Amino acid sequence: MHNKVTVVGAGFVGATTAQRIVEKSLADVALIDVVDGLAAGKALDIMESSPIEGFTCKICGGTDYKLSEKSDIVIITAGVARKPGMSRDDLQAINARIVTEIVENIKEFSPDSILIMVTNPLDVMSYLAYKVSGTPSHKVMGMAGVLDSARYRYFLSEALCLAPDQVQAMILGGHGDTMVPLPRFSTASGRPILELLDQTQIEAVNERAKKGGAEIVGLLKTGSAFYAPSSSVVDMVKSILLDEARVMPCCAYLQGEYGIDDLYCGVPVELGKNGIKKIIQLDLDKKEKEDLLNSCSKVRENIRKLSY
Ligand code: TXD
Repeated sequence: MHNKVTVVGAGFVGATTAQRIVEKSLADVALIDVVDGLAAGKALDIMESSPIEGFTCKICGGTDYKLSEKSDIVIITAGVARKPGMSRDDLQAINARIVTEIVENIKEFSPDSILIMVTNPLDVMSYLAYKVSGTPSHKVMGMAGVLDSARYRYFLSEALCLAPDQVQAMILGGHGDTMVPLPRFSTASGRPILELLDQTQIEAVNERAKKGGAEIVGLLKTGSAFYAPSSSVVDMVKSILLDEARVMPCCAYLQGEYGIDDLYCGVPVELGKNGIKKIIQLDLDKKEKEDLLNSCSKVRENIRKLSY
């Protein structure tokens, strides 16, 4: 029997995530969206590619949460984008209402599933999903670090003229302007980045990675990135479903790790079949630690604005 993943939100990130999951034969997918016909139409369209792409996993789509019954993993990508005149706080309040309603529906049909949040503001929505669901924290996480780090790895590989998969690198902290690239923990073909690039080059790559999301928004004009975000969440799904226990930067609930308590933010975790097996505590230096705490304090300010 196939594993089952529900993707809520059949927009750019959600539909591409569903497509990647079945094309990689990882699981059957239930795709859910509030807009009538959207998830059903996209699910049918993807299924019609199955004879050509050669996958046997199935996607069904609709508005009814019954479709999501007994999912192993639920990915939440639903939300609204910021519109002109809407503040970040307005956006947070609207998406918080949407996420709360979705989590309540999910709990009814898949009480034991692992939850992966994608909706922005990511760290705040992950915290909210944890509090509303009552699910143990090792089964509620957010996707941002894999994406931010993939961007960082790609930009480093360009600077070094190397294949992207030769670069290992990590970005921690909140998913926003204060995220923390860690060049000291980054390598290319096994060699430390700090030996391969000078400080000015590293600074330039750090800055580009931190603004990676905005760069895409600027080019697209409407909408935001979805190819790399969907790849990133599917990589987390793979590590969970295949119990690979790979270490990836994910938005996780901290209870004292890195000196931070009762907060969701990006840290390296080991991801396996029960979700987060372990939070890895890197030996950060003074500046790295300060940057991480600064990033977390921004997340905490926004969490304080939540009512749940
Ligand atoms: O790194 C990351 N975490 C991110 C996050 C990377 C990229 C995108 N990031 C965020 O994901 C983005 O800021 C948004 O908050 C979400 C989804 O982005 P996407 O680009 O897929 O947005 P769309 O295309 O607008 O899709 C959102 C869908 C749309 O089809 C709505 O109809 C649906 O969400 N929606 C709902 N579905 C179910 N239930 C409810 N209530 C609902 N409300 C809206």
